[in-house]
Amino acid sequence: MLDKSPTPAAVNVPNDLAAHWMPFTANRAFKKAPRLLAGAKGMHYFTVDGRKIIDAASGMWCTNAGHGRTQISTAIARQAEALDYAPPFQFGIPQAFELASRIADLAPAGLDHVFFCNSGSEAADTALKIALAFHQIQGQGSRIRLIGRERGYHGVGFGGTSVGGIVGNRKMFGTLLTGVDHLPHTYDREKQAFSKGEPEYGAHFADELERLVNLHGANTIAAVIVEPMAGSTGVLPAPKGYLKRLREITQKHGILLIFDEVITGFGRLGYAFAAERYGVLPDMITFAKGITNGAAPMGGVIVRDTIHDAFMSGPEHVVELAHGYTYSAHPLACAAGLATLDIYRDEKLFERALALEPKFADAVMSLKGEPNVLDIRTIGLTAGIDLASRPDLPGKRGFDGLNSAFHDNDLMLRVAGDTLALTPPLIVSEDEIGEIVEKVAKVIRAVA
Ligand code: PXG
Repeated sequence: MLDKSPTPAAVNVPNDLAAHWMPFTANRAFKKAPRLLAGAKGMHYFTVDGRKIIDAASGMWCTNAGHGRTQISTAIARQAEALDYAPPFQFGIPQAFELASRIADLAPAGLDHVFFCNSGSEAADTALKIALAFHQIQGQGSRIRLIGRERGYHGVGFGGTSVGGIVGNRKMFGTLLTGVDHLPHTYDREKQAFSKGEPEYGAHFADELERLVNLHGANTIAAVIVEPMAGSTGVLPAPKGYLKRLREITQKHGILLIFDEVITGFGRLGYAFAAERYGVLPDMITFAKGITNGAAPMGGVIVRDTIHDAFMSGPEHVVELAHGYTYSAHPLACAAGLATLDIYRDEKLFERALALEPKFADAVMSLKGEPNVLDIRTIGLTAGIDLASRPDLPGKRGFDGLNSAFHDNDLMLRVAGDTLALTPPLIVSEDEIGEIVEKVAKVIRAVA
């Protein structure tokens, strides 16, 4: 058993919140009216003052199997007792190999090798570095440019920030990586508003890659990285045919295609990976979040055989890729990952998400007509609801919505500017979808 004191009935709240500089948070506003969490089970969080909050955000797109899964916490506890830490360089643990095989089995055929790290940010940077190194060992060292997309999010490392396209995340941080360019984003409200699933309009946005190839020369471009559904920017599903076209153009020019599936991986769009939903085979897939149901930090990159195999030459005692993290394939994360994949399989949660998609879309679309709603987009078990900005205060209506949801309506959602994002655990029931939508309607009216 773990040497652990019993859980206190109520969590003590420190009276000084100053020392913790919170990430991606309006610190001063938070500390005036804190949103503090103490527990979680199934579809709900519990606040420090004992309120039960329905989780329409899967925490932060993580807890696809719902909260407090005993199977996962038990696996973590057992692993911590048996082997707390093992060096991942030059040593290994069986669980890491097992987990990699299981992830590779879930991924499309041909994507058979997994490189572990600890977050989505590290996964993005890892994939970009693998792309550069791959071209170099292929004798194509001129391929050094990386291409992302406007409104894309690939975490907060220098690589991910550079290929990312959310202006607010970039503008404070200097020149970032050189040799980076961006495709246009795929959103056109006039042509796409209130689309369920992939919008009909917009495959041609992929053709912009041809323009960048003409501008820079194909032999200077290493990789293109995109999210199959842009999550952080406010839920922008890829238009019909867009990803296929990106694949055709990248393939034609010898450019690697990376899908960032940190959000779309592990069932969010009704499949293990969105690559399967779209029938498009990328060269690499990045993942994080759902791999452990959020219960331990883990990320990784799934890599095509041809890319992996290209590294496996040279003297056998030499490290093939000079990259990795102290906590790559951490034992606790591996244990959490294996238990999580068991749950996804045994409860058929990806299939469940796919089956619920039309019902979820209908329910959320019923919010059309509520005050200030400019657009609603749905895909898988995810929706983005754009609200009109308050005059001269972009983001304020969204921020007010976050507070109204948490403090007055016992609801957790995500906001991106003035867009409300819903992305509940895949265990959500139809009744709970109804409850979430009712609460969101109240929030939207409260901030009208
Ligand atoms: N790629 C994608 C596509 C992501 O969505 C990351 C990389 C970075 O992952 P880490 O583990 O380094 O944070 C993400 C993270 C939101 C929100 O509110 C989304 C993320 C993170 C925080 C908030 O939409 N995604």
